[in-house]
Amino acid sequence: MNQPPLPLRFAPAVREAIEGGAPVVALESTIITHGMPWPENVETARRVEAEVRAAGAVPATIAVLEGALCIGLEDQALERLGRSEKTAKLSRADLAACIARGATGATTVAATMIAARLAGIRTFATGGIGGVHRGAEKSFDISADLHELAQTPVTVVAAGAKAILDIPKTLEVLETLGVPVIAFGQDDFPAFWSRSAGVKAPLRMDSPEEIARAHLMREALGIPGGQLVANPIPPEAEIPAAALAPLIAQAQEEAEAAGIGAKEVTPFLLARLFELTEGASLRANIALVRANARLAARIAAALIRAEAEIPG
Ligand code: PSU
Ligand code: MN
Repeated sequence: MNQPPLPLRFAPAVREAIEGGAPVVALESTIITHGMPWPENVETARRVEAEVRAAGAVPATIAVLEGALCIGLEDQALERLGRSEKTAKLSRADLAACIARGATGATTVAATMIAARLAGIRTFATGGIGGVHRGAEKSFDISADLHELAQTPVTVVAAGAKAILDIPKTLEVLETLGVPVIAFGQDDFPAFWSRSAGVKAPLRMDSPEEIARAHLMREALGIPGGQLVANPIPPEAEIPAAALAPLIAQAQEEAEAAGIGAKEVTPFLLARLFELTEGASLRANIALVRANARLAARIAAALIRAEAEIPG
């Protein structure tokens, strides 16, 4: 049976790093096209790449451009994606059709994990993963990101799940799916803009080395899937959960009243919160993604060191 060739297109620096066994961190592009307004989205994407480099790893921002699954984006491509207002949002379900048609789209956490695995990248930094939406018992809105974490072997660093989600239900689903959820440096699970969601994370780890060893052990045991590392937002950038709660409730009600569903829910809520907090949610979002990029770079390096220490 003939299959089409893998449609991967590597940026030269990323290819060199992967072939040379240097640490690489995957970055998603939906956060650029659907998570932040222009021009902050492009500025942030560049800063996040710079954070990864400063921490000694190579950044690989992932997107589909005219049918090519790009592993690492040129600066101009990043700018074009960030300026365009109608880029498709690609999750697991959308990836193959977009590539087969030669179309363009931004990858979510789920689709970026798939691309990272194909490219041989094991560490990925983002802002917040998708999860179980509030009211999911009626809407059935559960992000494909959770299922991806259960089957694709990538360690994803996020600032927890966005507080617009139902965090206890998100943790329940992750447990059901067998996804290790690791709070970094604290006991509590973080809530994106706030350092604590008011619930404990199932696991706590305090060093990149510990996280790397757990990643490799999962692989050795033949357990599919990745890990979620929940890195709390830096204290100086935090927005207290109590200040956000009424604004989240308002955005939620507006989404329901406007009949927003499926892929539009997350971008709608993020954009409304940006307005309702007069930009404060965006400033916090930028700070936490940068922090996640730094931690992911340390984990990527720790993975390589941990492997080198394995005898045989
Ligand atoms: N985190 C952010 N901003 C975002 C997202 C995450 O700070 O825009 C995106 C990610 O790409 C994530 C997606 O995978 O939202 C989840 O969308 P959904 O709930 O439709 O699966
Ligand atoms: Mn959804």
